[in-house]
Formats: sequence, C-alpha cells, structure tokens
Amino acid sequence: MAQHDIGLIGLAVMGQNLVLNMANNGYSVGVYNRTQATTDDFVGGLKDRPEDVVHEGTADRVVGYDSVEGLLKDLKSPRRVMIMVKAGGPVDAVIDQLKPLLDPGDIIIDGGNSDYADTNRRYKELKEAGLRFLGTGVSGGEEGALKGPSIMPGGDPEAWPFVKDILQKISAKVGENNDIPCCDWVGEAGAGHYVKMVHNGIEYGDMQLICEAYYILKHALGLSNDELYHVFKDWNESELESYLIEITRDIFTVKDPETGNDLVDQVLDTAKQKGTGKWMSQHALDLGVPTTLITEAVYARCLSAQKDARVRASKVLSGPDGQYQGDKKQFIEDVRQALYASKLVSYAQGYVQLDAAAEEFGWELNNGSIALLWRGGCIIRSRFLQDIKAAFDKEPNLENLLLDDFFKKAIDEAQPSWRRVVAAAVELGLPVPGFAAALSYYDGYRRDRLPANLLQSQRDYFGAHTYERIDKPRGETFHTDWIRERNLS
Ligand code: NBP
Repeated sequence: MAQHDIGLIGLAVMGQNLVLNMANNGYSVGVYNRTQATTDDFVGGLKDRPEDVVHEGTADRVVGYDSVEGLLKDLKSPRRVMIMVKAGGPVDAVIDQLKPLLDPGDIIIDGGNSDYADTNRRYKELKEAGLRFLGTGVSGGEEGALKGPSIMPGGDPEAWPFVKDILQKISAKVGENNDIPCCDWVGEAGAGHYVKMVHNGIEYGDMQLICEAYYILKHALGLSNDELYHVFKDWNESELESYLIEITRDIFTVKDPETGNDLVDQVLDTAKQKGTGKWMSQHALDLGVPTTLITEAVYARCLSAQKDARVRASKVLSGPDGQYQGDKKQFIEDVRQALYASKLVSYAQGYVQLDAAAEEFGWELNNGSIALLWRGGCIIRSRFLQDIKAAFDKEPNLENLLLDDFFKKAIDEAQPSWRRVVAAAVELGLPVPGFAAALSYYDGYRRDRLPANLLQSQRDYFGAHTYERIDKPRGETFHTDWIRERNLS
C-alpha cells in the first residue's frame, strides 16, 4: 500500500544523512541499498542514535526494503525516488533498474555529483520514456546532508512542483528569520548539476586563494600558526567572512596527538581531487571562456601532487627565498585585500561561464537566485554572496560582476594592495598562481586593446588565416602577403 512520501536508493554517508534529514522534517521515507546489510544496519541502528541526529518519531518514518520493486510499490504517486549512489555507471545502473518499474509521470532525482553531460543525456532518455528526471546538485557533505544542505535542482520543470516542498524543507536556510531556503529551481536538463559543478570549481578557487594567502604570510612574513590563527580570526570578521576562512582559522589551533606539533605542519603537501574542478575547466575551454583562476587552482593541485619531483627539483633549481622587509601590519592587510579582490574575480569568471553555458544549452539561469542557493549549507557559503545576489537583483543581465558598482569600488580600493602582494610574491619567489591569474584577467578584461593584433598578424603570416581591421566592419576579413610586403633593413 502506498505510504512513503519519497524513496531513497543508496545508503552511503550522503544517502543516510539525507534520509534522516527528510524523516526529521516529518517525511516518510522508504530506503534501499544494493548491499542489504547496509540497509539493515542503518534502519536497525536508528533507535540507538542520539536525539539531535534522529528526532522523536523519525525511526518510525524510515522503512528499509530488500528490493527496488518492494520500495516502489510503497511510494505515493507520482513516485519520487532519489538516487544517492556513486556518480557515473552506478547512476545508470540504478536508472536501468527503475525504468521498467516506474509509471509515466514518476520522478527520479539524482542527488549525486553527476557530470552535467550525463544529466543532459539521462534527462533526454527518461523524457522519451515518459519519466521525469531531476539532476540535483547537493552540497555540504555529511553534516550539510543531515542538517541542511545547499540544493541545486534542475531537469524536468514539470517535476519541480512535486519535490519542491521536500527539498526546500530539508535545505539550509538563510536570512534574518532563517526562513529563506538554499534550494530553488535552477533550470532545465543538466542545469542543476552544472551549477553544482561551478560551485565546486569556485570552491577550488577559494581554497587555492586562501592557501596562497597562508603561504605568503608564512614565508614572506614568517608568521607562526598562532599568529595565522589571529589573522584569519580578524579576516572572518571582515567582508571575507565565510565557512572556508572560519575552518582555516580553526585548523591553526589543532595539535597532532602523536608529535605534539601543530597538525597542519604534519600534513603532506599533496592535494587530491575528485574531478569537478577539472570538469569546469574542461568545459570553460570548450566554451572559450577564460575561467583562469579556477583552472590555475586545478593545476596547483596537480603540481602539489608531484611531490617527489618537486623534492628532487628543490635540490637543483634556485631562486629568491628571502622575507618581506616592509611594514608587516600593512602587508597583512595587503594580503587580505588581494584575497578579496582575487575571490571577486573568481566568482566573476564563474558567472561568465554560467552565462555561456546557459546560452549553449538554452537554459534560463537566474544568477541572483543561484548566489542565494550558495549562501548557506555549502562549502563556499559566505557573507560576500549576499552582495553578489544584490548585484544581480539590481541588474539581472549583468555582463560581468566586475562591472557592478559595488564590486568596481571594492576592486578599486583593493587594487594597490593586490598589486603590491603579487609583485612582492614574484620578487620573493613565492608561487601565487591564483592571485596572479586573477590580476592578469582583470588587467586583460579592462583593456580595450590587447596584443592579439600581433597574434592575428602572425597567424595570417604563416597560415593565411586572415585578419579583421580596426577601420573596417567586423566580419570583413583581409589577407596580406607578409613575406612580399616585409621591409627588412
Ligand atoms: P559513494 O559515492 O561512496 O557511493 C556509495 C553508494 O553507491 C553505496 O550506496 C553503494 O552501494 C552505491 N553503489 C555503487 Br558504488 N555502485 C552501485 C550500483 N551499481 N548499483 C547500486 N548502487 C551502487 O556515496 P556518498 O559519499 O554517500 O555519495 C553519494 C553521491 O553524493 C556521490 O555522487 C557523491 O559524489 C555525492 N556527494 C558526496 C558528498 C560527500 O561529502 N560524500 C558531498 C556531496 C555530494 P553499496 O553499499 O552496495 O556498495
């Protein structure tokens, strides 16, 4: 007999916590996992979990099933089934299982970190089969899933009204009264997963910039971890206030129980990645948009992973290695400003890519609403996103965030500091790919004439690729026999 509001397939860390969140919010949830023991352990263990994790009545609202067929039989119509399995093949495997068992109008929600291109494909295939598919980005990790993640739903707009209440109820909330959900409709087909991918790319950028600030303060000024804690504490009370600055502040206070040293100094300097930052950069290249900072952040992780090669090179290659000799207090403020300005460029680039993707795929994205989805529940949550929302509310078709008055003023104020920091880092031999890429993008974007006139001349010289002229209409092309015309002395 139909009873559950929703079914969830995939009871690893994210699935379990989303189920608890739904049930804690009063929804009845049927659950299934490929490995039956996981379902049994999860459902059987609910009564032993603390009350802040499993609220009163929650255990009665979660029912385990040993088959997909059994689960589907007990869902209210139209059936809503959320998939929380490993991205890629497993999602297709579960969809293949569900497809013959569902009725037209039933809804499949993929809440994993799927590639938006897969979501575009699945959306089309399922639409042809009469099923409604929602590719839904979920951010915030284990804790977010339990207490309120940022949720980015996209796919079939006809399905949205049927899942809106549940998804908005379980999402993070922001605003003065804590009542604005960080979950709203994003757009058709793979738009939800695309926005989640951009979120993750921006996360890569934010983390890289914070790491560069840390590296400069540590090596150029020689700050101790205790001093770094105080710097990040101050920064978290400025316009940089955010989850990532907050956790960075806290990291400097943690001791390693084994050695007694600060734990951060015991951690190996090789970054891992799951790939969403790379996906964003790959698609930026396909679209021809310069998402330079996020791509540099991906490369920085790649270079960090070459630990053995770097150790060997460090014994051979030379360069400056001194400390900053100027005013220490001013320089700390300069680094803060450089971080803020670079972060702004990163978000500006992310939104330019979102606009380009929306045009490519015919999505209607609401940039202000997307900023609001990221205000709470996710890794990039920050005060600054409210200013981004305000900029898009004022001008929904804003071509580039850097052109908004608020951000233009912010960059103008930060610019002298930003340039001093990049210059000092270059002089001291400290790598700052994020800060420098952001500044170069800014300087490139604000120039009405770049050296591409010479580049086109070169292309026409060796390949007769033609060029346009500054004094003729756009689109009209010209070719010169540069060898015949050259005038060598
Ligand atoms: P995992 O990504 O580790 O996936 C494990 C789950 O997938 C298990 O339930 C497993 O079942 C199931 N599964 C696999 Br693997 N292959 C399957 C198949 N062929 N058929 C059916 N089920 C299959 O779980 P997670 O870390 O909870 O993440 C779930 C999704 O959420 C992923 O897409 C992830 O990228 C995304 N996400 C994760 C986080 C996070 O912080 N972990 C945050 C945001 C988003 P089994 O028990 O039988 O092996």
